[in-house]
Amino acid sequence: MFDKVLIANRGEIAIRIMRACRELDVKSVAIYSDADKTSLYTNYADERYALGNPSPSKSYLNIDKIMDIAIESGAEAIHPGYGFLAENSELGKQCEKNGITLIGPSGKVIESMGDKITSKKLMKKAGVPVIGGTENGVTDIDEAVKIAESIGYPVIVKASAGGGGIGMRTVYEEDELVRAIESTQSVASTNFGDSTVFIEKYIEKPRHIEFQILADDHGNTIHVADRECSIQRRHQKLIEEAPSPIMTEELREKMGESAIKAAEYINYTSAGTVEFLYSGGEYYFLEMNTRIQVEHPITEIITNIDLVKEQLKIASGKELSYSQKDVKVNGHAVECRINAENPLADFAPNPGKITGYRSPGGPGVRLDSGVYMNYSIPTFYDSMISKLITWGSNRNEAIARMKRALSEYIILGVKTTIPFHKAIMRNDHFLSGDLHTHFVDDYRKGIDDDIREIMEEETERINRMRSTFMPGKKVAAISAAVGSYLNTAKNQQIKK
Ligand code: MV4
Repeated sequence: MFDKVLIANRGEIAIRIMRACRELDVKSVAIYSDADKTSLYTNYADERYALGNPSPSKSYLNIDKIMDIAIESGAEAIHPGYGFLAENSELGKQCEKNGITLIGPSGKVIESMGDKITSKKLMKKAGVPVIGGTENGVTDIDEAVKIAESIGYPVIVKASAGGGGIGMRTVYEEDELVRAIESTQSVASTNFGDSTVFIEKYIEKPRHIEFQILADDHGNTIHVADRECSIQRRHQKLIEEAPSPIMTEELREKMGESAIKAAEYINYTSAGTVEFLYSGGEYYFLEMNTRIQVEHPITEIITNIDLVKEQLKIASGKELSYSQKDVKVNGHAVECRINAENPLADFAPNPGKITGYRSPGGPGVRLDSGVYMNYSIPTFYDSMISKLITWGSNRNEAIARMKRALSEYIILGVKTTIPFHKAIMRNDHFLSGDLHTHFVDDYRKGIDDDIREIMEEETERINRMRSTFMPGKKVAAISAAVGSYLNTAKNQQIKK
C-alpha cells in the first residue's frame, strides 16, 4: 500500500478519500485554493499545500501545479475524485512521466469512453446492447435523413465528444433534422472542439440505471450492483437510490453481466460505472464513467464494500478483496444531494455563510459533508454541501428514515435543497417507484406547491432552532423563512 496519497480535489469527496486513506494508514495530502484555506478537508488532511488563485483553471485544474506539489510532498499516488481532473487523460500522462500512480483507469480507457461514437462501437463489439442509430459521425445530410427515417422519429442528435447534457437535440420530424444536426455540430465545435455528431433513436422518459464496476490488474472484474439515478434536473442528479425499485435478481444478473462484459472488453481497471437507459423492459448502454461517482455511498451501504478503499488497493497492485459471489445486496439506500440552492428559484445557487448547523444522525443515517458551523461556502465551485444517505431493510424504511433525517437536518444562513427533498419523500409518484428521467420536470408544479406547504409547516420549529443557535438575534416572524425563499423566486421570475 502507498505511504502517502495526494487528493486532487476539494469538499466532501476529498474528505471521503482521506477517510479511506486514514483507515488504510496512508498519509493524505490536501491541495487548497485561497478559497479553501478554512475548508474542512484542508484541515482534515495530514498535510496541505496552497494552490493560490481560487479560479478552477488556476487551482484544481492546474496539472503542472498539482504535479509539482505531488513531487514536493513525496506522494506516491494521486486520487482525482470526481469532476475537476477525474477523466482527464493528460493528468495520467503527467503522472506516468513522474513515476506517480494515478488512482483510476488507464488514460487510453478514459479517452475511448470519452468519445461516444468510439465507446458505442466498442460496446456493440463487446455484445452489450446499444441504442440503434448511425454507426459513425454524420457527414452527409441526405444519408442522415434516410437513416433517421429508417430508425423512426423521434431521434436524437448527439455530439460524439458531448457530456453533461451539452450537445444533444431531440428531433420529432424530418423538417427539424437538418437544423438540429447543424446546431448540434456548432455547439459541439464550440464546447468540445470536435463537431462530430451521430443520430440514434430517442427513448422517451427512460430510467437511468447504472452498474458499479470494480476491476483489478489481475484480470478480476465484478459488478457491485445497481443504482437508480432518474431523479435529476438539467443533468444534475438530485436523488439516487440502490437498488433500482424495478430491479429483480434475474435483471441484475443480466445487466450486471453486460456491465462486466463492457469493462472486460476494454481491459478496465479501478472503480467505474456503466450507465444504461432502461425502458419497456429493455436496456441499452449509454456511457461509461471512468471515475468514482458522487453517488457511490449508496452502493457501499447496501453491499458493505468500501469502494474508495478498493480503488486504493487496486491502484497499489493488490487483488480485489471480493469475488462476484461475495457481492450481496442488503436492504435499500437513498441519497439526497444537499445543495446550497433555492429550489423555488429554479435551483439558483445560494452560497454564503452557514450560521446554524445541526447534522442528522440515528439509525441508518450516513452524512458525507464538507461543511461546518460558521463555514462560508465559496462561490467558485459547485454548490453541493453534503450528501445525506439513509439505509433501510427495504425501500419504505429507507425513505421513512430519509424523511426523518431531513427533518433533523438544520442548515441556517443559506437556502438549500432540503425542502425539495422533503417534498419528493412524500410524493406519491416517487413513493410508488415509478421514476424516469423527466420526473422532476413533469411533476414540477406539484413539487413546488408541496415545498411551499412544507416550509410553512416547518417554519415554527426551524425558528425555534434558530433562536437556539443565534440566541442574541430576534426570532424572525413565522413566515419570514418561507417569504425569503418566495421573494427570491419572484425576483427570478422578474429577471426572466
Ligand atoms: C438519450 C436519451 C434518450 N434517448 N439518448 C442525457 C445525457 C447524455 N449523457 C445522454 N442523455 C440522454 N440520452 C437516447 N437515445 C435521454 C437522455 C437523457 C438523460 C439520460 C440520463 C439521465 C438523465 C437524462 C435526462 C434527459 C435526457
